[in-house]
Amino acid sequence: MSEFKLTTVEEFEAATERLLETGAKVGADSWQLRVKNQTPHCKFGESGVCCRICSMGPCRITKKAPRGICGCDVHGIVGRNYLRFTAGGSATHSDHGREIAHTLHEAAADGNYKVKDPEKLLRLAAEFGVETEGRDIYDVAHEVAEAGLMEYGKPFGYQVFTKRAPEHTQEIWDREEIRPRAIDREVSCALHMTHMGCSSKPEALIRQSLRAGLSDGWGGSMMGTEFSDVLFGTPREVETEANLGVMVAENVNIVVHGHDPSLSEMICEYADSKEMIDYAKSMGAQGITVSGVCCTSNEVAMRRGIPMAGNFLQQENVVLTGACEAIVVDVQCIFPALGPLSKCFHTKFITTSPVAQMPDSDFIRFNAKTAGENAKQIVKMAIENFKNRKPELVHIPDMKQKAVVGYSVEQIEKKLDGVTNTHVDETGTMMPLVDCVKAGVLRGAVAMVGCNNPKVRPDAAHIELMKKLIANDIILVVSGCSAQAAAKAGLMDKRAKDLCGAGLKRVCELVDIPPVLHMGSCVDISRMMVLAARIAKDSGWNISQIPLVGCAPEWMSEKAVSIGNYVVGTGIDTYLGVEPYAYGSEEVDGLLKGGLTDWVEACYTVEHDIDKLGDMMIERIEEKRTALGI
Ligand code: XCC
Ligand code: SF4
Repeated sequence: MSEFKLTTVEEFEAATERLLETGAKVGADSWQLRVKNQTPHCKFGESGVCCRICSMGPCRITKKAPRGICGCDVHGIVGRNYLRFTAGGSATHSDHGREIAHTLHEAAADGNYKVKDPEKLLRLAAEFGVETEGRDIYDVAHEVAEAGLMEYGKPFGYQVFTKRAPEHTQEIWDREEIRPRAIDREVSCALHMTHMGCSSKPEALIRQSLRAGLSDGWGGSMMGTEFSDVLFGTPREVETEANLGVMVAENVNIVVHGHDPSLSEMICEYADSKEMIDYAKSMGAQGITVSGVCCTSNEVAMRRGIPMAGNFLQQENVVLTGACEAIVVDVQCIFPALGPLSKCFHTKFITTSPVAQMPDSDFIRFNAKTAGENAKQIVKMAIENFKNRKPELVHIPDMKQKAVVGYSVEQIEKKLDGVTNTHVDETGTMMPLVDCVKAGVLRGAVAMVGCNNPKVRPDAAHIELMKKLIANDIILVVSGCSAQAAAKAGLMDKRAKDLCGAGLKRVCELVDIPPVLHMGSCVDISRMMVLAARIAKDSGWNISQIPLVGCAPEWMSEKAVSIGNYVVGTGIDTYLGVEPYAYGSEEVDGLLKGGLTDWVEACYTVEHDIDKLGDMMIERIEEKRTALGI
């Protein structure tokens, strides 16, 4: 085995430079160029003080004009903008969850979609109060899917999954009136509250931001995760690879991008069939390589070991290799730039969802009933496009790392069971982990998530922070584009244990895990909530007492703010490397960065200096340890 060495951000950047040269040759635009055109950004927008929710405006708050035409002050405007931002994220994640519920509703023994994890389905049935005794598994699946769909619009009651949280957390949610009701209601309520002439009190707006966030994390996202596991299998440890070097010059390259695994699962299935491989060979290729970008990639990597070509800010690079026959997208985080960019190459840009329709793309409308045919058509299109490659433009950076992924809560438990066979029961236990934390072998954990953002040197914040934390015996659970940054660097190679402090290194060896655990896509941050709840229950600590913090150093999307709100709302301090559009109001900013602690025992910290951000997290973890007397 070759010697283990991390890939550096400088190496990533050199590869990108080389690809941009190809881009320049064909007259391609790039995000790097567009960032230049958009800089400096509008300060009113950035600080959150511009209101355009009625046509008397837009109103921008300045010293000279401290109130909008309706009389709203800066705190009301910033608070409303923050809540709307959250609602956008919550709606997006939750609608993804809803799509998966519909897919589950379509599942059939002889259909495109089957139940792959019946055990999980039965556990969910019990939570939703669905009868299982003596019933066909597909009848159960359909009723569970319906129960899940009801969570979106039920007139009374709260999100069922909130009962998974420890008592103490649930008490806080009830006390603060933020236990989420129907998901759609929380999103609608957010839009209602922010309509002209409704709420302008920061406390009310931020409280609803937490509740809308919680309806995502403990509602829509959690359903997205759980139902995906039922349909496609709960992730188990699996080997894969990451970075652009996973694309293979001799093969037909299909890149899946977006978030919903329903389509990409089907594409992987067909691309792997003898019929399609033979067809690819008949067209002069040696085979078919499916790789991924963003969270669709995380989904199929976690369940099938499909390699990860890259994360958010690498999506254009995939096309710039000149070796991408098709980039197939579903929803979210897809650059509209891929349309014009693909036209500079032979690449087919295939959109598939009515939710994400873009110019300059081939639209193949995908749905659960026709999934098989759709996937086959797409794979064929890619194969038939192989001959259109321009060989002089083909350059795939020779850069990839091995990664072990697939750390669902169930897999983590199983790993821990392997270490101590003392307290194993059927539901598993987090005790070995808690014991390591108590003993100080592990100082604590950081849940690192989120995107890339050109405001931060791409991937550098993720990777530098991870290196620093593991060297300090802090284990990482990661998801989304943060996970892909880790994998590309090599931090998910089990040999990365050598970069850890002595304590974490020992844990990695004993449990046989890498120091950075891939927990999945962004909806799978719900897995982290379940993990925190389990640790709290097993340790007897409140979630806010666990030496655990959240971190999104390069976040960019509305979804990320929704996530932030449910992570903080669950009692986990969260560290950001990019400011939310809220600093224009001292009151809103003060609430987010401190005041929230009085409500939910956690708040945000924002720091642009990444090294300092790391120090602050370590300090917070140590404070929590001291408070616990460990
Ligand atoms: Fe999108 Fe989920 Fe962000 Fe990556 S991390 S850029 S949201 S793909 Ni969620
Ligand atoms: Fe201006 Fe008020 Fe209308 Fe906003 S709601 S645009 S602050 S008048």
